[in-house]
Amino acid sequence: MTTKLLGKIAVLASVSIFAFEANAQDANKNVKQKFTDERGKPSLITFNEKSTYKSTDSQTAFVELLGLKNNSNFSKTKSETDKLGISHEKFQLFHQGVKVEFSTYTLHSKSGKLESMSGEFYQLDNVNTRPSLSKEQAFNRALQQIGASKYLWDSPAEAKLNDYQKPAGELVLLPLTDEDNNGKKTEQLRLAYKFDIYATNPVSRGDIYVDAVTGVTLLYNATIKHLGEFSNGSKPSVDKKTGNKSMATAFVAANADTRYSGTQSIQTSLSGASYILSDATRGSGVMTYNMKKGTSYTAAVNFTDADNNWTAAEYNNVNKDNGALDAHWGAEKTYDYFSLIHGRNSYNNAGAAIKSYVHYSSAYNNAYWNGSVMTYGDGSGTGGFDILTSIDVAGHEIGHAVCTNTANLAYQKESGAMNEALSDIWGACIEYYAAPNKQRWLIGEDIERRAGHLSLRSMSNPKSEGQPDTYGGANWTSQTKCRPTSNNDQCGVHNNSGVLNHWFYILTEGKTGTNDLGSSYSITGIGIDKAAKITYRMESVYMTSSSTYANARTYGIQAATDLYGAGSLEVIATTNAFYAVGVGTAYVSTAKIAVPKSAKTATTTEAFVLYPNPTSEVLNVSVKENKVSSYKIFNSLGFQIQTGKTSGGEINVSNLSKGIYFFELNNGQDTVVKSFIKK
Ligand SMILES: [Ca+2]
Ligand SMILES: [Ca+2]
Ligand SMILES: [Ca+2]
Ligand SMILES: [Ca+2]
Ligand SMILES: [Zn+2]
Repeated sequence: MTTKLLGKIAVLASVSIFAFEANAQDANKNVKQKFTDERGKPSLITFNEKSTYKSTDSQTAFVELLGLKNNSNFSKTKSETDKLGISHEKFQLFHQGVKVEFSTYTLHSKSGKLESMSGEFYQLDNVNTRPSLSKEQAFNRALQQIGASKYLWDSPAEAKLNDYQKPAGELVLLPLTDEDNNGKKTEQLRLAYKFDIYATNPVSRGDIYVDAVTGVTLLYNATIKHLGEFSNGSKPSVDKKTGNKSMATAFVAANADTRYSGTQSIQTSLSGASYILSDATRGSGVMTYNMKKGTSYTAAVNFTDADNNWTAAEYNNVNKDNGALDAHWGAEKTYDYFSLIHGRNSYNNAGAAIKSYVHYSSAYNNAYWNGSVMTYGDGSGTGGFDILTSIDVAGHEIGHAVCTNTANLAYQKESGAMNEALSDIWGACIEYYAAPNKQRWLIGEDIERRAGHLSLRSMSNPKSEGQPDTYGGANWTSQTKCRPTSNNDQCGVHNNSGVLNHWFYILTEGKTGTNDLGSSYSITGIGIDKAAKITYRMESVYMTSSSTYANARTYGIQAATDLYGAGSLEVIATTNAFYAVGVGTAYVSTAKIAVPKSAKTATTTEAFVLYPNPTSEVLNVSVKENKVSSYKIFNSLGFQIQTGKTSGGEINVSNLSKGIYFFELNNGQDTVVKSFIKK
């Protein structure tokens, strides 16, 4: 069982170990470490101090390190410099002029010198770039697939307000990854038309990819997401009233009796004779509007108050109007959190206004970011949700907008699960930042009204809401042969998010235990601020659209290394928190790997000593106090290939093929992992 589960993980060794393999494998003298993903392509390459690559050598690096050929090219899409003074230039891959979807690579430079590069690369040969279908034919197929009765482009004013246009369609090469029965990742690239389709009845928005040769729908990458798998919103009714929002003239601080978080301070504006929920002090503004149970954004009006004291007596009514105060305050705090903690200016890092639309439709059990604005339903109450404006939900949904503008994780399978988890993580962080006494490890506890649930999800105990806390463990949605659809929650994105959620919880709080794979761990937490900084860097600097859990581990460790240094407590905690949730091996210190051949003492202060290392025939194991222990040997892909007891003191490894292995020893109390090399 363990073998099978672990086999699904392409375990990437921790930073300290792969230093060997990188030197052995890569002839390029500039390379310090090279990590390869499940497809055998480099996901992260770091350069040594003597490296001659400059920040301007991007094209040389692509050719020399990725093997980029003449038929493909990387084109720059974005350039940002972070707080550490490291600049990140992001490139998009094209093949014979056709964009390769989700294939981006980022070069990280400091003081004009290339430090590292990371991303998702595809080597393309003999790939068809000539469509059989016309754009129009593909568009009609897409509409058939969506099957809505109304689209946003049918209402030009609504489309304009939401910054949306009827899609022209784009020809792309779409990578589709799957797993075979042995857990090995497979890939295919298909020529497809991509359309961004916003339907209004019923509501949906996402990128739909139609095979340009067969006309089959290959992928639906949702922009409008559900808060959970649970959803029973009623059909929207059409509201024809037109709104007349007046221009704000002056802004002021106000008291607001929120529905879920007590009395809070918000920013409003004086507009004519009354105050409105319009904050001009943050970025390009934070505005909150009233849809009055309709579905028209242009018909939305302002919430108004005469004396700028927004009291419970006035707004805690049957309409749940006080929920609007939570939405407004939540958006303000979300802006502040990203600005003050991460130096990010709104979700797009360019000060975009955050607009929230409250009272969408009738008894609607969802809240979502639609690509431009926030939309909140009132919820159906008992059996569903209360109005969905709690601060963790606001942070979660606006967190999706941050993801779109950074890692842009595709909303399916593992990348989709991590997209969901990152939103839960930001929801928890923002809630803790704004209201530290709330239950930060529960998501949606304020709005939950379903029987048998305390919240939508629990990050401290994912299993309590039916989620997995271990990769491949109990409750995990299998990714093998899974074809993402809305019926299977895109292969369990709201379910498998439990693993990264729990990783963040463990990294913050620390935990001692044994996971579903039988791995024991004991981790000292580093606190939510450091955990959040590592996570934000993992998401904003390193992850790409098709990142997997194995990639997240590599990138999380690299982010911790950038921030706190190699071998730091933060790097150790990050690595071991991934190990605790079943992703990769435990941290191995480089200092412990080099055991001299002369080390023959049977008693040692270390948990155990392995020698000789490297070895070709036998491995001697000296265990502390000569305690008989059980051991497991894993190969570099995480497959368990040998088990036994240390009683003989000598283990025959002559059958193993050459390479790096992990030796896990359990003395009945602790589990310690070390690596060794088979010559
Ligand atoms: Ca008032
Ligand atoms: Ca919460
Ligand atoms: Ca309940
Ligand atoms: Ca990958
Ligand atoms: Zn979500």
